[in-house]
Amino acid sequence: MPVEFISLTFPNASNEINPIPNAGVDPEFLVRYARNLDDYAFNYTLVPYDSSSFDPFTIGATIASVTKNIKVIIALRPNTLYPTVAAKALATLDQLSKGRVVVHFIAGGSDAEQAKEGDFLNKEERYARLEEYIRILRRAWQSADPFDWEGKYYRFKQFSNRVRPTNGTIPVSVGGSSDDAYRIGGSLADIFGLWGEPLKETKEQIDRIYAEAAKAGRSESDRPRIWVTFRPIIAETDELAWAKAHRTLDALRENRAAAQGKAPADAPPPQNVGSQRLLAIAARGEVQDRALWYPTVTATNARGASTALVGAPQTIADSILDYVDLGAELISIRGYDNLNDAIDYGRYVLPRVREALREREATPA
Ligand SMILES: Cc1cc2nc3c(=O)[nH]c(=O)nc-3n(CC(O)[C@H](O)[C@H](O)COP(=O)(O)O)c2cc1C
Repeated sequence: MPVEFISLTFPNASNEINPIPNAGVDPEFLVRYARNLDDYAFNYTLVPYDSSSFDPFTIGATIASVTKNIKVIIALRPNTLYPTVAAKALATLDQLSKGRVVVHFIAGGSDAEQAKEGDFLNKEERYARLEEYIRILRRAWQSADPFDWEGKYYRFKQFSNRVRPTNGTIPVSVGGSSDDAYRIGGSLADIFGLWGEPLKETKEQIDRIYAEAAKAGRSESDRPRIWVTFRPIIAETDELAWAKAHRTLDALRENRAAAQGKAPADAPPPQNVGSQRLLAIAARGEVQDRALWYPTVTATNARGASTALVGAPQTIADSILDYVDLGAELISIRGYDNLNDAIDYGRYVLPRVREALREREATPA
């Protein structure tokens, strides 16, 4: 089974350990970071979306223009762009990059965050709108003829698109852990993104996604490829990695308290199911399975992907292989010291995982 690696894009050197207040785009950093990912053979980089942050399309276009192989995953919230405009913007970038674009859809996990950009639908409706949006984009990419649309959320007449994706279409990814996420992603997505949960819970989520795919009439070969996300903390030995993990945790706690003027415990619980699940698992204990570490989840109130994997490169590689055995094909790893961690993973983790997979293939079962 092919396994591919994803990283996250950062437009400047600011990170959770050493935040740079109000940092703007640092073009030199962005180019250096992107080229390192490409040189160390990461397969994708996710350009995230946040209501207060940089535009993923221009960041993604810059990355594509200075790299050769890495694919750019554009995070997109349907409320921010009319679907026909999004279809052309993604296809334009796909042509510019010679077919290296993926789109990662975000229904929106927080009412308050959505309201900041004028979106007042509830979460159930946001997922219903996402379903319509995905259908429009696919139609726009594939239809040679002008078409009308009469949906619940969108209505237009005679839209005709001359900007076609290089390979016919653009892979669609959906992330989340709610019933609606499983249903929309399972029935429509090419890729389904999950955060790092223990093996048992990850298996349960994969089963839910596959069940939704089957319900939608998709065959085993056509169901979504599974993406799981971790924040590895690596050092030469397991012991050194654990010491580093505790230093990382201290910095996370201090920076969060300084930024918010209050303790993490005071923060309201997140609305999205993915974060709620991470916090519930964190309450059960610090370490799950081989090396999955949860205090980083609690320290950040599960803001985004926050589960760490702690250990020497071999421990991290073995942990990743555990998820490959469950059926994960896309492994997202990003650290806390973003550029240096990406280089460390590229040197010590990616080759180990790939070598183990090559050996497995060479060994008859
Ligand atoms: C791998 C992955 C990446 C994500 N990237 C983003 C992002 O860039 N911006 C964002 O607002 N939400 C992001 N999300 C969150 C959501 O896609 C989703 O809207 C939210 O978690 C709703 O979640 P729920 O279905 O779990 O309740 C991401 C989720 C996953 C699993």
